[in-house]
Amino acid sequence: MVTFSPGFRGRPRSSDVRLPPGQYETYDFPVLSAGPTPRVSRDTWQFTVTTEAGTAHTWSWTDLMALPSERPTVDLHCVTKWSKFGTQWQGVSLDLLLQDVETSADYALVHSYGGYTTNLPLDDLLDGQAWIAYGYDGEDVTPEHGGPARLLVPHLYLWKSAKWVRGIQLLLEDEPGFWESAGYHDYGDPWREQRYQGD
Ligand SMILES: Nc1nc2c(c(=O)[nH]1)N[C@H]1C(S)=C(S)[C@@H](COP(=O)(O)O)O[C@H]1N2
Ligand SMILES: [Mo]
Repeated sequence: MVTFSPGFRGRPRSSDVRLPPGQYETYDFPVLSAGPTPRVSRDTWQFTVTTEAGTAHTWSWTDLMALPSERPTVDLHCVTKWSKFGTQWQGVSLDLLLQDVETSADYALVHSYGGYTTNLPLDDLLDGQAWIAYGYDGEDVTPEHGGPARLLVPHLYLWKSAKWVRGIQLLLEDEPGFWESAGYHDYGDPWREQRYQGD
């Protein structure tokens, strides 16, 4: 007898249902970076959440490692049209990192080492939808893919998953990040094919 685990390919049409409009499936893991790969040491790495009131909450690498982690398996969708199914990560849920942060903010601007930024509604970082990921496929996340740690927010196009994440700025007003200022969609839902402003 042959059995398939849920979501595994082999179920009829499963890959059609998993593929957002305009995307194709890829099996390798392309690297897309707008600039050089910053080399960030775990000794000096920090992750800082800043509220609209200016309060900063900072975690060192040791602090991050001391927190309980999750192992999400997720599909990735890049706006350049590749999708990669069933990627396996390890990281700390943003629900945990934000649970003691007092804020009235509705928006988040994510900052990376190297200067990259991207914006999203704060709600999209909560309810089990986003992680600070430091493991990929059973190994450390490589520098090219955002190590030591990257944001992982797989329900939006992958440009929202900031590599080399350094902090999250909580804001009362939406503020566009790097690609959003260059004409990409403010929200970026792959299922609604929100690639560019006006989509
Ligand atoms: N800091 C930073 N994060 C980034 C980027 C970047 O250039 N710098 N590129 C984004 C884009 S456009 C994509 S598609 C994904 C690519 O992630 P990957 O290189 O691990 O495939 O990272 C996103 N995060
Ligand atoms: Mo991208």
